[in-house]
Parts: sequence; structure tokens; C-alpha cells
Amino acid sequence: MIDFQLTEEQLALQRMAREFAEKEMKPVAAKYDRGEEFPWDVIKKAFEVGFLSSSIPEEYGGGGLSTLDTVIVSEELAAGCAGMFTSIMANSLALTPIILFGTEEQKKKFLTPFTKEMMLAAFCLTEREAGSDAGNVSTIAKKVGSEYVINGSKCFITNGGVANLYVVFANTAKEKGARGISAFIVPADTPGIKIGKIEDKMGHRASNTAEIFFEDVKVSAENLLGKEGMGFLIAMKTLDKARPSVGAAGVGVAKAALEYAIEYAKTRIQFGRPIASFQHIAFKLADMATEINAARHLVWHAAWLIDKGMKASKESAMAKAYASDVAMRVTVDALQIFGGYGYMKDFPMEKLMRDAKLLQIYEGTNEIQRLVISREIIGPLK
Ligand code: COS
Repeated sequence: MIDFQLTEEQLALQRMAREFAEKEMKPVAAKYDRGEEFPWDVIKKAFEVGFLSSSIPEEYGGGGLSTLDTVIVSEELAAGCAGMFTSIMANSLALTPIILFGTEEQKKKFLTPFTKEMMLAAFCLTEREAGSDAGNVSTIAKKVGSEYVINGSKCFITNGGVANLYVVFANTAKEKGARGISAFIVPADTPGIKIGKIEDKMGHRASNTAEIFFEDVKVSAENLLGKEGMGFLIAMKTLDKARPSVGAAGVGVAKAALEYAIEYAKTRIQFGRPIASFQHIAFKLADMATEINAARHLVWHAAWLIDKGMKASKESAMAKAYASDVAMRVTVDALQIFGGYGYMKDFPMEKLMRDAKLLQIYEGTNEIQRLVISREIIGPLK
């Protein structure tokens, strides 16, 4: 049975996220964007309302949100400010490996604190030479007695410079390639961790993106997630679950751009009438609304499949790629409707366009999403 009706709880969650975006994010979005400053006050409020721990199951004190609930929230938060959304949702991305693969002890020990105090987590997969080719990580974890010693570096890590906890992907058997990768829970105060460059980005400037160095970082073998060699699978399963949220962020950014464009087109008078009365503008708005709706359906479907426990790599990739491409197209078109004003920093359009761009790149470029989709639909070649 197909049912597109949100439950009362989901509608309440959507309202709450929308209000949070309107009241706490939008009014300060331009300030944090310009200063490229981490929005601690907004993040603190996000913790207080439960967004930082929303994906943690209820038995560990979290919000226990389903993937569908999460994409509903993501759309609203990203419409408020994509950079702040990224800072908030990075927690969910980094904690998912623990939620999916952690032992009972690991979940109690590492998830519960996130529900009690404001804490941030970071997912440490990407390296300088291992971006799209995630199986090529060269960070090494060597077993010494009852510990692992981690050496290497990670880059472009969201929340990297502000996190309390890292989930780090490192090679425990280099000769095995992707099958030699293991995942570790690493508290940020472990000796040997150094924060490198904080990136100066085009968009999502209210998020912290850092380089991290691991120099003889020792973690207990109890911090290994799953078994040795399971790291790549853990990363892929995590990304499958997280990518619909990036799609939802694309829907949110595009929705915000469309709302501004409609408002502007109705009030901007040229040639003696509102520009919305010109069919060229009206039809552009119609196309934008249609694409946003299509993107939302892909996102919700992928989330629904995940919640039903079905394999959703392809649908997740489709949702992420399509919705972020829509965000890019819509923000470019919405800015065009604003004409010269759209190009000015006094108006929100240029930020939305800059923010849309990253959604096509992070959590797997859209080329990687197309690789995932094409491999599945074409199957093995003879
Ligand atoms: N779920 C479960 N298993 C998966 C999987 C998935 N979604 N994707 C791959 N695997 C498994 C494969 O089945 C294969 O298993 P075996 O070794 O048992 O055969 C193994 O993982 C290796 O997979 P594959 O051969 O497909 O690896 P590739 O190196 O060719 O490519 C891609 C994998 C490109 C899809 C992967 O590297 C990727 O997603 N890259 C982008 C990384 C990314 O998103 N980075 C963003 C930074 S994190 S914010």
C-alpha cells in the first residue's frame, strides 16, 4: 500500500524543525556565513531540542527517529541554513556506524553521553588520496597487545575541529585493500590527535571542516567496531543510510530558493506589472516546484526502504544525486529571477546557490552516486 500521509508525530516534528529553522537559523545564517564562524549558540539550542541526538535509539536516551523522520527534519533545517544543517547532521552520520554495528557496551558507553550533554561527532573516512576511492585509505591501525595504534591523516572532516568523538576508518591489513579497512571509535581527547587546517569554504560556511592528524593514537581494542576488515562495509552501509538526508537538504535548499523567488516575482514590478505575470518567469517557477516535488518523493522513498530494512543503495544514491542536482538548478534559476539583486550579498540567493554546490560533492560526489546506480542497473559485464 502506498501512503504519502505523514503521521501526526511526523507533522509535529516537521513543524518543530521548520520553527527552529525560522527562529534560530535564518536570522543568523548570513552572519555565520560571512564570518565562517562555528554557530555554537545555534548548535546548543539544537542539542536542547534533541536534533543532535535524534538518530540515537530511544533505549540509549536519543530521539529514536526513523530515516523518514530524519529526512523530514533535514529538509526543514537545510532550508534554514545548509551550513548549520551540516554541523547538526554530521552527528547522525558519525554515530550511525555505532548505532548499526556497535556492541551493547559500545552503544551504552559512546551514544548515551550524546543525549546528556552537548557533544559533536565526526565521521573520518576521507583522506587526501582517498576521496571517491574510499577503499584506498592509507591511515594505518596496528594491533599492539590489547590496543590499536593509529597513524595517518584525514581531510575535509565535517565537525573535525569541534568534535568530541571520531569514528575513524583505518587499514589493519593494507594488502587486503578495502577488505583490510577497520572502523574505530576514537575519543577526541586521545593523545596524538592534532587538528590541522580548518578549510575556508565557498558554502556551508557555518560548518567546521578540518584536517586531522593521528600520530601514535592508542585506542583500546574494545573500540573496534564489528570485526577487523569490516570497516568498508560499515562505511558503505552508513553512507547508504545517510545519503537520503543530503537529498533532503537539497530539497530544503531548493524549497527556500523557490519560496524567495515566488515572493520576489509577485512583488517585483517591471513593464508595469509583477514579473510573475510573465509566462517565462511563471513557467520557470512551475518547473522548479515540479522538480522539488520529484526530488522529495525520491528522498522519502529511499528513506522508507531503509526503514523497512530493505537494500536501498541505488535508491539512496538516486535521491542524493537527483535532489542535490535539483538544488543546484533551482538555486541558479531562482537567483536569475532576482536579476542583479540575486547576485548581491544583501539577498539570500547567492548563499543558497553556494550551499547547493556542496550537496553535489559531499557524502559521495554525484558521479559516485551514478556509479552506484549504473553498476546496479547494468549488472556484471561479460
Ligand atoms: N553495501 C554493502 N556492501 C557494499 C556496498 C554497500 N552499499 N558498497 C560496496 N560494498 C562492498 C562490495 O560488495 C564489495 O564487497 P566484497 O569485497 O565482499 O566483494 C566491497 O564492498 C568493495 O566494493 P566495490 O568493489 O564496489 O568497491 P569500489 O572500490 O569499486 O567502489 C564506491 C565503491 C566507489 C561505491 C565507494 O568507494 C564509495 O562510495 N566511494 C565514495 C565515498 C564517499 O561517499 N565519500 C564521502 C566521504 S564520507 S562524508
